[in-house]
Amino acid sequence: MSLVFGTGFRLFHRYHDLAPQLVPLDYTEQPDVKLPYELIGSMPELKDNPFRQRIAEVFSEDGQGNMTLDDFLDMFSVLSEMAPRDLKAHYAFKIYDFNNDDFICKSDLEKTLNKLTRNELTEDEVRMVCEKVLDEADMDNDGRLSLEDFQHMIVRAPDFLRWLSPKHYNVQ
Ligand SMILES: [Ca+2]
Ligand SMILES: [Ca+2]
Repeated sequence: MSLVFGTGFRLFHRYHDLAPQLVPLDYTEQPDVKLPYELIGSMPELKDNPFRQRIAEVFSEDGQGNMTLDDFLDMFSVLSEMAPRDLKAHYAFKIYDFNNDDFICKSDLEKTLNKLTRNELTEDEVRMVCEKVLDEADMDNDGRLSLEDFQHMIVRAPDFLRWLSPKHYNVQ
């Protein structure tokens, strides 16, 4: 990983500036530093994202949203507009799989929809949309979405990926 030029360099400085007292400027010794989720989640790219906590959890090695520099760089490479759609889809799937069992089940999907719609749907409406999504996307009829089901689904429903592209929700 080159931190000397380009995006990596800019991101390293963003990471450093979140907590200058914790993050050394010299990383040649691979310091054991993690920044707490509270700092990560308050960044402009994330603070308005309803999935910010899940995003941080999925990209953090500790699963709690506390990030090493590597976690941080990985997260921004996926949030980047340059990231391939398949890569975004792969991580979107992980983010929506709230209980980490490699499937998006009905309750994962309900949580996802509540967040996507910022809790503006009633319980009944969420249930209806859930059923419709499952009905259309669950190709093997096992009542849950595998990564493969999900990849088919997002071709028709790109809104499910929108939240991994900061420019679509960034209010700057
Ligand atoms: Ca799941
Ligand atoms: Ca399925």
